[in-house]
Amino acid sequence: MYKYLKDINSPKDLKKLNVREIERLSSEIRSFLLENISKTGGHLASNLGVVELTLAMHSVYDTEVDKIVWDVGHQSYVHKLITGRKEEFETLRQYKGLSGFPKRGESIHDHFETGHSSTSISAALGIATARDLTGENYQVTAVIGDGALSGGMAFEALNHVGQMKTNINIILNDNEMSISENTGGLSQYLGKVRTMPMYSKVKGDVEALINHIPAVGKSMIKTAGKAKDSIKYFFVPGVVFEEIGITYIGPIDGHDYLKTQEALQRAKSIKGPVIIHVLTKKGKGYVHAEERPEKYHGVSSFDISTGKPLDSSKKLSFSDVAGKTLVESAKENTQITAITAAMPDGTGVTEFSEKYPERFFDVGIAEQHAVTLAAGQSVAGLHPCFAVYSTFLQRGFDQVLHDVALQNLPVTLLLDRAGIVGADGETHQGIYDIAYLSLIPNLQILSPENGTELHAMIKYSFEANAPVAIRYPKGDAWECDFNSDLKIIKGQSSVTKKHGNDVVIFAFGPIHKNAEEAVEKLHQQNINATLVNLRFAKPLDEKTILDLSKKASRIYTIEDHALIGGVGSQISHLLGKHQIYKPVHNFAYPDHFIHQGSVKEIYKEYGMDAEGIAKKIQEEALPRLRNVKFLGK
Ligand SMILES: Cc1ncc(C[n+]2csc(CCOP(=O)(O)OP(=O)(O)O)c2C)c(N)n1
Repeated sequence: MYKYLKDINSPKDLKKLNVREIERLSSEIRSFLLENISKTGGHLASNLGVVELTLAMHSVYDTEVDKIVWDVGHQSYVHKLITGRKEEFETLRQYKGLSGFPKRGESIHDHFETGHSSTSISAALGIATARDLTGENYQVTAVIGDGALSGGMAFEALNHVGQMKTNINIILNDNEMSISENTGGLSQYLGKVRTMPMYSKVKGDVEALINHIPAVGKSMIKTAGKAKDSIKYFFVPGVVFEEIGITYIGPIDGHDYLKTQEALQRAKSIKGPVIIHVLTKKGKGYVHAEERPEKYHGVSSFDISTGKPLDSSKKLSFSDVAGKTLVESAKENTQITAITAAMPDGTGVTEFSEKYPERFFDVGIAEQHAVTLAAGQSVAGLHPCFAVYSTFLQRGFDQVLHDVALQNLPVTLLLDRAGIVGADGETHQGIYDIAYLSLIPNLQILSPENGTELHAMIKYSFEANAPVAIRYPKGDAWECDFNSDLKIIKGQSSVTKKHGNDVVIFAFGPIHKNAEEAVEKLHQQNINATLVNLRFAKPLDEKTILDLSKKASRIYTIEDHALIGGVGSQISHLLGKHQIYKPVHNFAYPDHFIHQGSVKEIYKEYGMDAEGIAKKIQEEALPRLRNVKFLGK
């Protein structure tokens, strides 16, 4: 079926094709991506947009020696496809399958691992400076989208690139989209640049134009360098980059293979840093994705002909509950604002943005800025809610500590995708937030057992008069009663099962559900447990924890989080402090990065599903219980 693609096993095979054949290969690649991603799920629209660009890159660079750093890395599928990983595509983003992001262990053609945005220019500059110091000779290229360019790290890196003047190419893949529409002043600037003629043409023309200004023209060009510069401002696209010391080439039609190839060749021959501004269409070639690129940025399996998800049963997710609670609360409380760092859909705040546009802030991919923006709003009397994926708040650690918590500012941090995230894998697992947040004074950390609790916790955060972080996972929120009169009280847990004191289990967050199932299984085997829904990781409900731990023979904790720095380790510490010396087991992730796979698969692998929990407790508790009871008599 794939006449050209079937013979592409390495970038060298591309060299055998002429331009017409490359065009045909491009459409085959699009069909291949559609066919595969419609089954596995993945980042569809971004990859459909970079087909010709990636082929042009591989025609200019030899990635066995030349280095490419893909920003975010979600657009690297075409690169993977032509660097010998075609056969593995059906395992894309699956348990133990091909990663959806660049992975150095997967191929010699992957040079730097990414997943979080806006790192590519820094990494590429790092590689380029190392190359210069070691006297090697290869090309280094960062590929960054206009969305990722809105991240602070990208600005910091551009600033440094302008100073270093080393050979580095930056391909700016401008499709006018982040996940949703791109925002910000730079994005508006790029919008203007997009419609300008290509720079190399203009560069000569500017001089010709000035020459033709009657009387002043010639003398101006000779004497008035500054005037020439100011005229350049009007005519030269990308002048902002030129001013900071980076040669600008563009804008180039990124779907025109030859033009893109030519621009990349030229960039390669220029000494010093060069930015190549490439215009592409997100979702190119698939009508549904072209029309609604934000919906096809990241997809689960879908029907190609209709574009509809195969599982269309839309249940209420935790993100939906958070978003709806904000909308509901903002109606009565006009101080509430909602902030997102380029993820309004993912974090469920789109409805808020439509209902309260003046109180909604999409800051671009700028988590650090978002946190301090919230601090500023809070100090001035508002109650900001920053809805952010747990993994991306890692970027804002210092801002949470220094700008929010130090001043004890009422800010709500809604940590979506906390816990195992599934197919995105290592780079996106939200399993570190309890650790990096619980060491911060003043900050409270909560996690709901279900949707009803999330609703109540968000309401609680508006009354807490302190910074509050609420973590909840991706996926459906079972039991969600928006009319429930559940009241959350600071540092108070809830005992949810009271079969007996053989063991006590302290569960934090929705993983409580697994523990609950396990408790019932154990009960059938005459192991009688008490189960506690902690609600707070900070402040811990010390009294309940200590009282129940004293009574129980064995103590268990469970959380969808890394072991080190998690709730379990804090409870163990608390028990030690109070000289309760009993066997404790913490169900949590060990000290290594957790790979991709469905939540179910990962829970199973780490023994955190109901079966795993019950099995472990049964194995440990039964012999010991006999022993304890015997000794106790
Ligand atoms: C620090 C961080 N915040 C948020 C994200 C989520 N994210 C992944 S891709 C993306 C949009 C990237 O837009 P762009 O760079 O223009 O690439 P495109 O998909 O449009 O090609 C976002 C916000 C991320 N990966 N990293």
